[in-house]
Amino acid sequence: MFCFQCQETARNTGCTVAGVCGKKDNVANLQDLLIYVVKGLSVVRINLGYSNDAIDKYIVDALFTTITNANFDDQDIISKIKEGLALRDQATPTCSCGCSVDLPDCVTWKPENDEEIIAKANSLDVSVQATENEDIRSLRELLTYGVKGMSAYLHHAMVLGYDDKELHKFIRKAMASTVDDTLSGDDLTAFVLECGKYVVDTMALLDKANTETYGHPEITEVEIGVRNNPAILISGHDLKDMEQLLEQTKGTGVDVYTHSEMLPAHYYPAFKKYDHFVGNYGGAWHTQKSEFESFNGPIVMTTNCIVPPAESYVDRIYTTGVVGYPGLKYIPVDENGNKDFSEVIEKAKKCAPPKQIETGKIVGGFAHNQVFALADKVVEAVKSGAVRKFVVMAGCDGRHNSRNYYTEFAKALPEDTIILTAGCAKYRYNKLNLGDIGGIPRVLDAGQCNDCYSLAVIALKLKEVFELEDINDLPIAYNVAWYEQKAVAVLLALLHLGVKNIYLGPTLPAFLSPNVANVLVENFGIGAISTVDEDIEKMINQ
Ligand code: SF4
Ligand code: SF3
Repeated sequence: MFCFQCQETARNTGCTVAGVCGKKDNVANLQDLLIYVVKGLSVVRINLGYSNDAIDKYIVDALFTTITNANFDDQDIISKIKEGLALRDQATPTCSCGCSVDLPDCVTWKPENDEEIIAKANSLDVSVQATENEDIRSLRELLTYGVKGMSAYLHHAMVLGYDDKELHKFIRKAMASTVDDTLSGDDLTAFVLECGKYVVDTMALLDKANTETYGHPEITEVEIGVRNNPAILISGHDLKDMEQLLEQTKGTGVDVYTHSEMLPAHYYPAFKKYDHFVGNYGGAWHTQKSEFESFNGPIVMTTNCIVPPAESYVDRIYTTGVVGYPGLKYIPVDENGNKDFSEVIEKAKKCAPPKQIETGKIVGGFAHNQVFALADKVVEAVKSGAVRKFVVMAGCDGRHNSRNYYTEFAKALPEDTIILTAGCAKYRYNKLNLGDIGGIPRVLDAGQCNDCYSLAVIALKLKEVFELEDINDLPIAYNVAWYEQKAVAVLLALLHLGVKNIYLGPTLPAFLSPNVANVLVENFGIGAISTVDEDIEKMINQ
């Protein structure tokens, strides 16, 4: 195996024996093959002009499946590979004139059995390392990871019935470009930057899907203690699963709590009507082992990030959607988009109530609509100098102790600054009680990582209000924490919006070759974080 798609990759170069995330060698290779199948399907659809919704849906699903901490199940991935090959072969015309000879191996390769699938997965053909030139490899992977993140967001929008053909078209074009040896580094760089535009469009679509379906997020205090009832914990990003679980648990005596990236569900008006929707339990994804143990009740993982489960709760953790882990129970979706959580509810009734691990409340719900409602107050605070700077600290959290930097950075920020956040990065500082500035909390949480879109909308609105030419003239600094591929997509979105001088940490991506990293540094001023003191000086005081 060779995988370097996330921030925790071994030695910041690549996981080669097993994933730091727990992904085994065979699963990593099968995921590479699944991506290879996606490339083949993309080439078929572009070169041969076939149009097929099932293929579009499949491509988005497969890309999301390979995101970090989503699917660890080799059998599930083999099934998806076979499904993709069947779709590819239906779409590929058979012709006796030999016109398919120029098609790449990802289109023409045909396995006879599972052994051949596994052998192909283990071969160099499908590996990241198949591309020898390190800059081309770097650009191909940067594009692939951006498209993976974009697909995750598109998947969520599609689940809610929102879709856009143009987004699928770009995904196909981008994936096909990664097997086109005629493309230069400049060509691929153009694709990477174009990806940012489509990520913005995808996040806008998802924002529309979420807000039209569940209302606009509003300021909300979320309980972090527990009640004395049996309960279900729901994690991940899928709001439709949230809705169905809340509906099905109504009147059962079973409470529902959110974990990690599901916290922002509390901010949506549609979910406030459930009085058994109690609060949020625990922190970001990487603290799940101890928290799932002490929660006592069943856990539903709707998307990433799942980590290999501990024995203490292996019999009460359920997966659904693209999530997979060998041996865990899976909740399927029916043809109408419905899921039956009755088994989880029955399981909850037999479990003890959650053990309290903290008390208090956290405040969030500062997506664009809510911030616009406070616009006068915010603009006045900036004009009067009460707010000197905003710092976007959105993104992901992770296991490494080096991420304490973000807690220390938040604590060290001068009191006339406000943190704008989204994604699970917030757990490094959202319980610090950093106070408020004239009633505006110093940590404004817009929601999940996809709600970085809200932060961009807010920035563009401020640019308009202050009549500025350039988004970079706003008093906003960017100190973004990344971990998985959705954060890569968000980064490309910010670049597309013209944001410069983004600080990225805790380390720069291993998949950026020195030359590709230079392009980002020279054209966009992207930089690595250093020490808290130095960074406060650079980002706030200069
Ligand atoms: Fe390693 Fe990250 Fe890939 Fe897991 S997802 S194998 S930790 S690089
Ligand atoms: Fe977190 Fe996995 Fe990225 Fe959605 S839950 S932000 S890491």
